[in-house]
Amino acid sequence: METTNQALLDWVNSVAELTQPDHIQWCTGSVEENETLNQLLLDNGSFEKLKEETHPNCFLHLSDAQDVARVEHLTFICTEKQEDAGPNNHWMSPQEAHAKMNGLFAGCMRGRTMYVIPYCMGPIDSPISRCGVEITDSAYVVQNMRLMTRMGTPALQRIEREGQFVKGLHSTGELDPDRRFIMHFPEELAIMSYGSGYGGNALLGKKCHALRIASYQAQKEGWLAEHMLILGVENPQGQKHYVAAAFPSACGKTNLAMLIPPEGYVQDGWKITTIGDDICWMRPGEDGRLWAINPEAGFFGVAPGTSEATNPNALAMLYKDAIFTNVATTEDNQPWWEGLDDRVPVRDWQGNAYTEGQGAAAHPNSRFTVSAKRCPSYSEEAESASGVPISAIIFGGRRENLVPLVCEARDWQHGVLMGATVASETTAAAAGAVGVVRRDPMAMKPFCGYHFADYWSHWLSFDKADNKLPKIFTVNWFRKDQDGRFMWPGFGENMRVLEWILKRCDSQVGTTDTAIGGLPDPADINQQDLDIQAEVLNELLAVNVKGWEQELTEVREYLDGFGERVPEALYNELDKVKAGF
Ligand code: GTP
Ligand code: SPV
Ligand code: MN
Repeated sequence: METTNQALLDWVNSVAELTQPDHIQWCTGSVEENETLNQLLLDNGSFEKLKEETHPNCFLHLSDAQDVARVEHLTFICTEKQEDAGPNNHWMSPQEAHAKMNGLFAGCMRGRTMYVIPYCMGPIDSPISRCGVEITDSAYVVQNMRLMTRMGTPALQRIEREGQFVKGLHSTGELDPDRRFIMHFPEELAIMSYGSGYGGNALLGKKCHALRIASYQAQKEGWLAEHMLILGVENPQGQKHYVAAAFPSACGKTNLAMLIPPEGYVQDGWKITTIGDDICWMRPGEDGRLWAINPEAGFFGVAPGTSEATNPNALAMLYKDAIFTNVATTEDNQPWWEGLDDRVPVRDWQGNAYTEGQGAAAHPNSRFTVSAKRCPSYSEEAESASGVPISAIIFGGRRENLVPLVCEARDWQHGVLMGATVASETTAAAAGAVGVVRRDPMAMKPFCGYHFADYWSHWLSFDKADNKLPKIFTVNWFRKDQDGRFMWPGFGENMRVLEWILKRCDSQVGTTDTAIGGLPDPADINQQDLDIQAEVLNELLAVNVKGWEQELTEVREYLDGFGERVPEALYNELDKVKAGF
């Protein structure tokens, strides 16, 4: 018997009965298991070895050309009552969804092995962590879950101690987009995903569990499950602050989380450490502060744009023990993507011969999977059972116009309005059009497992007398000039904005108070060795009144779309902003 937990055993048996696998393999997380599965993936062509001399133990996986990103239109929240899922989600009744999924899963693992992966989201000994079990017929998924979560025997032992786990059932099926669904049953703490092998559709611990299911649990239990990076900043005086930042998919979380400060900062003794790059679970501690953990143990990061200049920490961790999905390869079989360097690859992400000028060689949503321990800036505190106390929360997005480089909320309530009304240009992380501005509240549009209006109320509910809440800010690294060039240099230079944010947390600088919030005096942004013209910085920190009036009209219409559940406080805040012009 593989487990003493009867509920788990019963579930695994019932899934086996439904899906009819040839073999069942309980994953332990052992070294031998890892090696055996890598070999199996090499033998069946799912993995290709990359150049051993430069990239030891690194593998290339090319996905089906129709399966390259999350599919929001095929992702459903299946609550008993439709209104609980909210206008922000696609909904299907649990009965209908179960019937549909049982039909798809029936017999789907014939001739395949069914892997049972116990995993823990968060440090094994943390009270904030939660466990799950993913059943999958994809060895590629197992190998990704091995890097992304704490999986295997220690997780199973915790499940046996606690008796609680999220049930995730996954099959790659036929990879037919017409037979692809990602279903969530928050009331049953269950997930069923069929027909995709890619990223958040298939690695069920990530977006499905740690955000959609967890956000639902968090609302019931008084905590927050967010699409946020977590980083630590140490100043030259040795004081440490922790910052959590929510940006939509492919809008800069991994890059900010691993930022290397500009040379002058390093010399002065500033240091950035990485706790997490995508997901943050946080709850008020006894001291009233918000304490956060990263539920993940690895990074599933965007490859394009990653280079020695933009994100050297990421590059450093990708030379060993990494999986590359849908990248291109060079003549000598090294992984390559747009923005890496000026070599020309010879094969594109579909395995076809590539010659210069043929367009993107790597898929724009090509990704690397790597253990967080490989990251040079990874912090020991990511393993802390109590988590880290958050001093500032940042909301951001990709806006070529209007939204300033940085802006501070007047208070928590105003900050919640800011987060609730962030908009961003869509990216290749999800199937569909790229570059279309849409509202993406708290970067959770694709990931909130319940009604957004209830979610905003939940955020507002943290504003209690005993809580010492973080300050809230918005940032925008993506303003463009008339020639379409980024106005702000971004990447490591974002340190300058972080420094200002932390100085605000310590009340060391003031703000210029405007209708939209507190803006920095440009002189308070450290410009030493910064290559930017004064007019450009002024423009990045200016308020375009006409543009904001239009924005506020759209914001009000957006909130109205969520009906009567929208908390009155958000409308009050909106009125305050409007009255401020
Ligand atoms: P997900 O993993 O999808 O949640 O994405 P993410 O939020 O972690 O985004 P990531 O850091 O991977 O960045 C996505 C893309 O934006 C990459 O191509 C980066 O090179 C680019 N990017 C990140 N930070 C900046 C920045 O400060 N300025 C500019 N111009 N581009 C940036
Ligand atoms: C995102 O899209 O926000 C990601 C990638 O982090 S995925 O795991 O596919 O959701
Ligand atoms: Mn993400």
